[in-house]
Amino acid sequence: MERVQCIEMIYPEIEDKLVVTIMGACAQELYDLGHRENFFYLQHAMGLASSIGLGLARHLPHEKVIVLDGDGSVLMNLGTLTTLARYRPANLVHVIFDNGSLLSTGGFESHTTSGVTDLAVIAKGAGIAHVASVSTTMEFGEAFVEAMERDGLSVIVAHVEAVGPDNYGMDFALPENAFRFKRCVQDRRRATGWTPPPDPGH
Ligand SMILES: Cc1ncc(C[n+]2csc(CCOP(=O)(O)OP(=O)(O)O)c2C)c(N)n1
Repeated sequence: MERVQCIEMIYPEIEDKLVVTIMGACAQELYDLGHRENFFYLQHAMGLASSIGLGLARHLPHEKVIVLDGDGSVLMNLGTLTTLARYRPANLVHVIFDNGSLLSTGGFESHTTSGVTDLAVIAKGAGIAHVASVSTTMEFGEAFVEAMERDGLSVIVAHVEAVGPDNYGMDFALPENAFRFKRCVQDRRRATGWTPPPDPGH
């Protein structure tokens, strides 16, 4: 299956959710389906999309947060899986599109291509209870619906082909996206009347 098929399939579900993507191909594929102010495309900072998702999910428990990640990015920040497991935000869905490739920068093979490294096993070993490993659009759709309905942290490792969009180009850069996304988050929070509890500190 291709990542773009998966993103197309879930787009109606996520278009009103807080979504954080990695940079490059994944971001472009979502953007091409139609940008929303509640989408944040984390350019440059490889590996940190799930960390930003974790922060959002903990700070905004009334929101469902979706992270669209890549194998190369997760491999660059494997500790994120242990942090997610420890804090297990119930409102976070972490989708890892494993194309075995650093596609956006030329398609170099990642460690998952070797067949040795299994990100779903690593996620389970990190302590995440709900981990799905899927290879067909049908399996992906089922796993995503379950994750969206679940009141619990979900990780989906979706094995996809190493193909991406045939064009790259967005009409705004990271700072504008970041300011607008932040404003969107604040507006949504005000609309619900929800106020964050005092930070207990860790
Ligand atoms: C710290 C860091 N190193 C390198 C890069 C350059 N870079 C941007 S995207 C990318 C590949 C990302 O791979 P993956 O997460 O698997 O996503 P894919 O491109 O395959 O969709 C790389 C190496 C970066 N942005 N940040």
